[in-house]
Amino acid sequence: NDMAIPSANERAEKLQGMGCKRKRVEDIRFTQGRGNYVDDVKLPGMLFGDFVRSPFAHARIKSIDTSRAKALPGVVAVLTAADLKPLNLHYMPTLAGDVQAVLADEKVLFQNQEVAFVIATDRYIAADAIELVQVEYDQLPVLVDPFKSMDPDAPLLREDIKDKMDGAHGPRKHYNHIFTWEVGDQTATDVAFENAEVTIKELITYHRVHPSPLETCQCLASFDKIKGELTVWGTFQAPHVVRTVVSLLSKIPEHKIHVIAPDIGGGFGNKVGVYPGYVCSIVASIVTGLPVKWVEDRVENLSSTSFARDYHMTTEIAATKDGRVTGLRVHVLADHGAFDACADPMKWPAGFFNIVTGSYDFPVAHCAVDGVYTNKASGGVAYRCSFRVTEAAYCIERAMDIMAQKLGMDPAEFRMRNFIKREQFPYHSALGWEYDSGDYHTAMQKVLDAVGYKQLREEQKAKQEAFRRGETRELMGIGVIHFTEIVGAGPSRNCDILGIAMFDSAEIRIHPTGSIIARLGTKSQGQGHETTYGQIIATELGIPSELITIEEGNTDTAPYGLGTYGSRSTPVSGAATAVAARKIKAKAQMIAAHLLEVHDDDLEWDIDRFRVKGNPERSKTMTEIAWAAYNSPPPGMEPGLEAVSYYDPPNMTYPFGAYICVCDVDVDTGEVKIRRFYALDDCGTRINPMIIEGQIHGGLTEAFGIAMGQEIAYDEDGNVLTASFQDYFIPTSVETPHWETDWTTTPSPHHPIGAKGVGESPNVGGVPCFSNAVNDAFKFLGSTHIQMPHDAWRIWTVAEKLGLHA
Ligand code: PCD
Repeated sequence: NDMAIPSANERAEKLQGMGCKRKRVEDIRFTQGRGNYVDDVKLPGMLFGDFVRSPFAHARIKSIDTSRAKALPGVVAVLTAADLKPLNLHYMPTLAGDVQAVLADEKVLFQNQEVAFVIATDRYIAADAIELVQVEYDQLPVLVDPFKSMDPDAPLLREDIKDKMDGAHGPRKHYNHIFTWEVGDQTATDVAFENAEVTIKELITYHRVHPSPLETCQCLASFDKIKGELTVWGTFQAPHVVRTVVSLLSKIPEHKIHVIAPDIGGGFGNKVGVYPGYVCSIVASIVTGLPVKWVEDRVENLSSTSFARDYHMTTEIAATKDGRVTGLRVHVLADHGAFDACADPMKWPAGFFNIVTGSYDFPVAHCAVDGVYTNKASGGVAYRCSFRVTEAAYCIERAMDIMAQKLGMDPAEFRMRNFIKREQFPYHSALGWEYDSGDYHTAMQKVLDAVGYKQLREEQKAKQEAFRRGETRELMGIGVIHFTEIVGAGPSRNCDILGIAMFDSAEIRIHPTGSIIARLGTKSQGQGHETTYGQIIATELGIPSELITIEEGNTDTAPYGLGTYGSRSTPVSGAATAVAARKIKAKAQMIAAHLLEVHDDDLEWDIDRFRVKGNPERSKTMTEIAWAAYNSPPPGMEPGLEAVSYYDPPNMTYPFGAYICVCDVDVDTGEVKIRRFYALDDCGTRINPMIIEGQIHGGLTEAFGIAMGQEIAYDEDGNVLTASFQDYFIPTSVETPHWETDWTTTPSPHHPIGAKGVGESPNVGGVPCFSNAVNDAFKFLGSTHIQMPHDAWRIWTVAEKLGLHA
């Protein structure tokens, strides 16, 4: 009878489904030291590999003498390019259509490049042995400045491809040129600039940084000669892609390769690419017949695996006198280092940089990107960013401020005037994207009201006057930004990695007693997938999340997927999860109809059960249905209750946000104090508000790090100056400001649950917001653009140049 059925509220609460602040289930093991990371995996007889690295940024290798290293007790083998050459493995393909040296062949192209791989019985012996490998170098002229890379007399870096004048993305203009990528209508844009009432032009550089996850890149390879099977545990954000690529390169059949990404201590884009350490460990295991582990140290991580950004963006905006934008023109010089190992979908050599029109209704735009080689580490990964979106957001948000300044308009008002309007969605941007949904005015207004924007501007004005009168040495800056992200790669028609189409997957199996295992093609690195995917399933299927196990990262059991980066898990696998759940639900409905002896159409879903329309006390819970699915299915129906979905999204999702930062700058010390940071994010339907808040705190903290201090810097000889946490700024709780978060909800119209990604948004919006705040402080003194990072020394220098110390 109906008295026995708990209330709808009670049942919904028990599910801990979408929208609830469910505590992170993975944290039970993480906070108790019970995580299982690559370095926790220990196999009998395991060997350790370590790299001999180049001290020089550009040099010819005259000879390598490994004899003394080999003589050290405990050393099993030393690999050099000469050993890999016969296997054709001294170079490996990159995701960007280039090749990258696995071990330096004849010359080295950046400091700390891999030259030889020593394999020993323990890590310390391997470390000692690398000191005994003697390499003779002939130093070559070094190319550090990307602006000099295409000079007629620039040093030739890539001798291996010097005669190859057509690259993966069209013709090459110079031996250090990689590609030119152009998008938009150049002629129409030029006309807009010719007719413009007001224009600005500025070189906006987004400096070189590094994702620096706490756990460095590492792997353990184990080849079983008897079975002919290879198992690789690794810090892989995309384990299935690694399996396919290893199979293609090694010719080991794919079913005999087992790739396992166990717990990962942060990825941030650093763990998408394939590194020489993986290749060398696999080769070493095949050669020695023993398991081989490779673990990067911090210096190696910061100086050799995947950097991010290094975009030099010459940006122009055309506008009318009353503040309407009429055109955008951007030329980017992209420093890709020694090899083009950018981690982007294949067709996108500059990632999704063409989201550079941002949140504004530009009638025309044109953008061109030139990629060049320099003597620096390769990479170009999306450090908390969907393939160069962060660079694009920084570019447009700085440029909009500079234009507002020239027009004498308030930057918030200037943005409001040019926003894409709610009724314009789905919106076709001048550079070719279709924005799915948005309501920018509402978001921006909410933030302006929340922080009391008008009063802040009045306070700033008073402070500026006081500064001019010499009553204070502090400047006040207010940073305003509005960003539009593009996440969820990708429709497979647009996006692939080495020919592998970018869809994703979910497989859900309900056991007879009504508990669930679900497996996905993505891979959490700390985001909390074990918690949130469970919440989607709980709501879709009416089974409490505590009865749902989420598994990722084992290519033997998980359905094929492209992994986690570019905030694609929610837009793609999150959608696959809902679709798979709905397939199960459709079967469950037929089973329920059979059990209740009614027609399918006479049933309706009610939180955790199907009930008879107009007769709600007659119902079957999902748990009852699960039992029946195995033990008494309707005649003619296959037993079991499970489904898989491979989801190829129809479009990407376009999360957005409005941020405001208030800072105070001490012109005598150059120190910037963040007084207030208010972040409003719209990621459509929210799965777990607590996790979202955590994601935003994390992303803002990284944005703070980037804008205020992080930099991978080189001296003129190509020596890395910032390859440890003593020199590379990682904010701790001491420096990190207090974050205020807020939201609006504009669902994605094409996503089954209306959700968009959120993990990267705070980094995309955060960096320009800090930078705009700092720039805003100096604006009234005539400054237009101050280069990041905004550390105390550099800000002091700006004040010095403006004559504020006189
Ligand atoms: N979410 C919710 N809702 C919504 C959305 C979302 O709830 N609407 C949630 C989910 O579920 C998850 C998170 O949140 O959990 C996130 O998501 P997404 O956005 O989708 O993303 P994913 O894919 O998952 O992830 C990725 C990201 C990235 S990209 C990065 S960098 C970072 C972030 O994530 N990383 C990391 N975050 C994080 N966290 C942590 N802890 N760690 C890490 O590492 Mo790249 O591209 O890779 O660069």
